Order: sequence, then C-alpha cells, then structure tokens
Amino acid sequence: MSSVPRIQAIETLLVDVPTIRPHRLSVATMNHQTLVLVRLQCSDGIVGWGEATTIGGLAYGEESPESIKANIDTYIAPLLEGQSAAAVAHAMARVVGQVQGNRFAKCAIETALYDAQARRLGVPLSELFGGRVRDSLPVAWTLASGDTARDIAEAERMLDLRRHNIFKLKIGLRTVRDDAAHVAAIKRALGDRASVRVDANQAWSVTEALEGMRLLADAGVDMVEQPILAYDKLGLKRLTEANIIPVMADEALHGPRDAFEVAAMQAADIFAVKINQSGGLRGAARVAAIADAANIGLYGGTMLEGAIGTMASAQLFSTFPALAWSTELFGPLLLTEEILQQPLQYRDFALQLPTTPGLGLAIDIDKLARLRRA
Ligand code: MUC
Ligand code: MG
Repeated sequence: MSSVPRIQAIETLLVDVPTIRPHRLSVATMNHQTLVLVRLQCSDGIVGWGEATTIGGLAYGEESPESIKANIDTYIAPLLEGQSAAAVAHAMARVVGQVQGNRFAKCAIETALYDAQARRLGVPLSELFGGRVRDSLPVAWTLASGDTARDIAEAERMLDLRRHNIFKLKIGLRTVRDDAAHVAAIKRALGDRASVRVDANQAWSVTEALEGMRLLADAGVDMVEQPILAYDKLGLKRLTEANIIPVMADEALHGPRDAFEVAAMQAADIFAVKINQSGGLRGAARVAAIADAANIGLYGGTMLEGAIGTMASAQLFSTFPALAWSTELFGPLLLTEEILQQPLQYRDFALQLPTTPGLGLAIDIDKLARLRRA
C-alpha cells in the first residue's frame, strides 16, 4: 500500500458574518461579508483550510461567493479527490490546466493544500515560501463609514488602542472636491500621528483623478489607490507620470500577467498584492517578484477576508524582502463573529504571526456549524 497521503474530501462552506458597521466603498456598501471556506480532508488525517472572499457580491470581482462554491464543488473538487495531497504544485497544475479564470476559487483551494502540507511537515506556511523576514506586519485600517466626524473618532480610537496608525479612506461616491474636503479634514485632525491614504476603487475619470490627486497631495495624503478603471493601464500610466502623489495599482492586477504589463509600462508606483486576485499564494508571490524586479513598492492587500484568508496572506507577505507600504490585513476586525478558538493577535499597530504549523490557526468548528449557510 502506498504511503502517499491522498486528498480525500473537499467541503465548501458559505459563512455570512455581519460587519461592525456599514462599510461604504464606491462600488458597494457592505453590511456583511460572506466567507467561502474550504475544508480539505487528507487520508493521513490532516485537514487544511482555505478561504475566498469577494466584496459586495459581483460588484467588485467576477466571482460571487455562490459561484466560488458551485465551481469548487462541481468542477475543482472532483479533479483533486484521490490526488496526492503532498504535491501541491502538481495538484494546482491539474486545476489550472482544466479550469479557466476563477482566481478566487483557486486561491481558496491552493491555500487549503498549502495549509495541509505545512501542517504535515510541521512548519509554518511561510516556510514553504522561503521563510520569514519579519514576525509581524503593520496593518492599516480602512475608514469607510461615509461620515467625516465618525471616521475621525474611529481613527482616534485606533490610535489610542495602538492598533492602527495608517488609515485608508474609501472615496469616489461624492464629487472630487467633496471627497478631497472629507479626506483633508481627517488628515488635519490626525496630523503626523498617522499616514492617510485613499482608495477610489475605479470611481474617477483620468481628468477627475488629476484634479483629485492635486487636492489630496496638498492635504498631505501619502498615496492614491486605483483611482480609475481597472482596464485603463494607459490612464494609470498618465497618472503615475504626472508625479503628483504615489499611485497604487489594485483592481488592475489580476495576477502575474497584469503585473508584468503594468510594470513594463511603468504604470504604477506601488502594487497592492492580493492572494485572491492573484489566483492564490504562488500567483501572489509572482506578482511580488515582478514588483521587486521592477523597483515597484509593495503593499499587502486584502479582499476583506476573514481569519483564514488574512493569515494565509500574512504568511506569504512575511516572506517579502521589502514591504515598503505595509499591509491592510484587518479583515477579521471588521467582522462581528470570531471563527477561531484564539483570535488573531493585533497589537502595537501590527498583526503578529503564529509560529505553529500551517496557517497556525485553530478553527472553532462549533461556531462554524452555527454560522454556516444552510
Ligand atoms: C480594496 O479595494 O482595496 C481593502 C480594504 C477595504 O476596505 O476594501 C478592500 C478592497
Ligand atoms: Mg483597493
């Protein structure tokens, strides 16, 4: 009998969790997040966990929580069941060879495979990506209540708690001038105690972006994220060349191919690296390598994942040689329900990485059983 551990069963759970307050982006207002969790059972008794999320149903990405679950259950799981659980790259090559697109679904599956394999080897997941260069990651908080006074109060509370001193403001729903006034008021209140950045989530035209960037630069804002449509790489290049304020590519990056194009065009100063957008951890590592080679700054992005996707991202980002723009791995803090036996550790403005094998997380199975969609 072969001693190779096999993939025995893959289960996909939809878990709806309310947010602590409405989270207003230009594309959607979120009152809850749906976590798509993958539980991968192996024949040697090891279980790996993975997660995919999107934002606002189909408002942000081309996959919905329901499509992710349907495509994993119907197409991806049957490709993997019976395959070696210890050959992650081989298993993923099989998936990539037969499934077009579906980056978020692939991310959830790949994360579960790596979690299981790292547990099997008795090492933190970061060891499978070359090892850590840091044990904690600075974490930005997103101010997105839509109300200036409430955002300032929220930022002050985060500074007092020593939880965040980097704030990303979601803009793009109001006029450029109104948005700039909102951001300037927050920056004035926080002063040098915090870094303030903005994310327009594709809301602006190039002309609006040029105007907005000038106003934001005057207000002391440190960077602008994806101001214009994701597919307009030439427009992004114009904004970057205008050299008003550092420009970060986010939705423009759907994995290494986009990263290569944006880097070759010199169309951004910074990349938001996301494991879901990159089709998984290996894809995200490639995006980061392209940024590194092109002298583009790195930022550890989020798709507002819960604890599993957040820790998977953290395990990978901990291995990046440079992470000049920090991370925004705050997803679990936006949610009202904890799905871990021990919550993730946020202190001193940073997420602390566990040293236990795999993702380093213990899932609260009873809690999940209560929260999962029927
Ligand atoms: C995005 O576009 O960056 C990250 C933080 C947040 O509030 O939304 C996400 C998505
Ligand atoms: Mg963004």
